Amino acid sequence: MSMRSKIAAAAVAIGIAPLIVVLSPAGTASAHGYISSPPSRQANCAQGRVQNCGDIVWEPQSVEGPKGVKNCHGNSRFSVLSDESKGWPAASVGGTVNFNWVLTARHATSTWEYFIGGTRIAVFNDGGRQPGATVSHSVSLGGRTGRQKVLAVWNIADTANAFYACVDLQVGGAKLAAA
Ligand SMILES: [Cu+2]
Repeated sequence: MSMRSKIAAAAVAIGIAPLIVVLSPAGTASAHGYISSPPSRQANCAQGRVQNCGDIVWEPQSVEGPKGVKNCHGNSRFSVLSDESKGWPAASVGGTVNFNWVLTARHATSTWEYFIGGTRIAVFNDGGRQPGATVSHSVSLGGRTGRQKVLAVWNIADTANAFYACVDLQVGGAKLAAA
């Protein structure tokens, strides 16, 4: 290889590398959605209320996995979200909660589901429609009180996947001090 072609080859290599660096974060950051309030686990990580969460802080909207999973990370690589030893803060709420999603990609939607334990407490059927950039659901917690973990699932209409978000709640306000 001549000196000139070595330089040309090096220039091409240098030119491509920055393109990859620029494109891949933008590609992941543009996709999907998560619950912003009450703050989901990934929102608590992204907003710095929970530390040492790993890469999820950069893309709280990217907890994507196959439909039908029943854990907080949706079998994605963000397994920290299912780590019950992380000391997840619980938002104080009443018996009915408005869950607010931020969608960075408005995928055609089959259903939105909400679970506590193994029980589905709410489902909203969008019939394949494209949602807005934000979505809000009012969900009754069915008289449950105390600390509860809600698993919310956004089922995409035209792929095999869903997006997952767990929201930790303290239901029924502050505990009364013993008299
Ligand atoms: Cu997406």
